[in-house]
Amino acid sequence: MEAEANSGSPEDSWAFFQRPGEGCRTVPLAGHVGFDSLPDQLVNKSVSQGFCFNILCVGETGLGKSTLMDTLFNTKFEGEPATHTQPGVQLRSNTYDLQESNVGLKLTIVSTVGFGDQINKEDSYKPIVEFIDAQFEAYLQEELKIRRVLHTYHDSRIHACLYFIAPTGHSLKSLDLVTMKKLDSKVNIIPIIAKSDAISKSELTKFKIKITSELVSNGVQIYQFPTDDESVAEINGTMNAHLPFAVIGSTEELKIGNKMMKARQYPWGTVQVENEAHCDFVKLREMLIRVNMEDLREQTHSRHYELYRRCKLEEMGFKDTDPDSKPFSLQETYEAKRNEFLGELQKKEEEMRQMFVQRVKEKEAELKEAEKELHEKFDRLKKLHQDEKKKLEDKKKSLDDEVNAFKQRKTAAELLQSQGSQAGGSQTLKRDKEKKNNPWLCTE
Ligand SMILES: Nc1nc2c(ncn2[C@@H]2O[C@H](COP(=O)(O)OP(=O)(O)O)[C@@H](O)[C@H]2O)c(=O)[nH]1
Ligand SMILES: [Mg+2]
Repeated sequence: MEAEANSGSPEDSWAFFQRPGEGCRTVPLAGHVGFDSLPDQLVNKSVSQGFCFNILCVGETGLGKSTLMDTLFNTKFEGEPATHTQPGVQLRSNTYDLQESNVGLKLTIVSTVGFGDQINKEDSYKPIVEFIDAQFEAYLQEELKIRRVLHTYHDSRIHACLYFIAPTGHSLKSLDLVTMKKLDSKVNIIPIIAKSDAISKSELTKFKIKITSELVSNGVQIYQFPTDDESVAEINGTMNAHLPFAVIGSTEELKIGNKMMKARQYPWGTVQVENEAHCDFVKLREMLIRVNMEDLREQTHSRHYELYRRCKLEEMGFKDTDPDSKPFSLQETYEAKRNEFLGELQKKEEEMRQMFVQRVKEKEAELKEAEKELHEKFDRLKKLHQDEKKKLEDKKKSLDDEVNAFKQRKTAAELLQSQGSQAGGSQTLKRDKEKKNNPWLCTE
């Protein structure tokens, strides 16, 4: 066979490297090769790795979310019943390891707590949307890592959202419509009528029709069981027509006939959970777990996560095509973003430099002004000081002159006195005469 592929013309050899469907030759095999075991290899690998499935239950407190999960998985998941006194909506997440035959399932059940319990329910959908986005974001971050370990990564993305509708028999509440509308592009919504034993058979038919028409008229996209795989197309097609499923939950086992069955007993009779004439529980279990679990996982990855990833990367500036619709590689986008970033950085740097120079100039001018003022003050003070000094010097000089004059007179007086004492009393008359002329003269 190999010889056949290689012995052809050069065009044939070229065709050998072309992709399947692009002129690739189909060649018969002469004997068993063994690659028909690939599906088995895949199954073995998947079984050894185990599976994970994440369910989100959205619905008002007390609508039977926890009970339905226990009933679906035939076990008792621990958990305290929520109260009606929550100030806001929260999400409670629990992960369990389940085993059936040799297949392991890591099951995460996320349930709303406090949904529908507040007077103002305007923002009730927000924590749910944020939770779903947070799981997508965590996966995206793992994907973007250089060393990613997606095969061991615990994928917490929500695969199915069971939306619990109260069995009012009227129509959907606006809270339900708003919440489903906000979630429908992020998660596979499977609407279910909870506690459907509270509604009569004829009411239920009308209620289902009403709900479906309201969902359609409000453009809410709910999950449709896939009909493209012919092995399940028929059952899925039939089940799509039964949506929303009317379910009943119970973990209580009652003896009916000679069999133990999950049922709810009332004074007027018993309702059997797994009886298709009583409710759609079996249909839900069949569709959710036994037929479409893999499709729900697939849709989550290829539709909802893909949308989140695309929006997120576009938000970050990544694009597949340039403005002229030419393909744009990640490398080019990265380079363009990097250059844009560097350009902005440079512009910011330049702005900061300019601002710094301006500030320095302003400060310099301020300092110069202050210096000038100081000089002027100094000059004023100096002049004042000089004037003062001159005044004091003048005063000193006049005082010195006075002292000198005084000294001269004193000397003259002393001289006179000494002459007087020598001349005796004969001089007294003369002295009196002199005294009259000069009062400064001392007589003693
Ligand atoms: N009538 C009826 N009661 C139910 C059904 N499922 C659960 N319940 C009861 O409703 C109450 C609240 O159920 P629970 O599962 O704790 O509700 P959650 O708050 O939504 O988790 C419990 O007393 C359950 O026994 C049902 O299908 N029909
Ligand atoms: Mg609960």
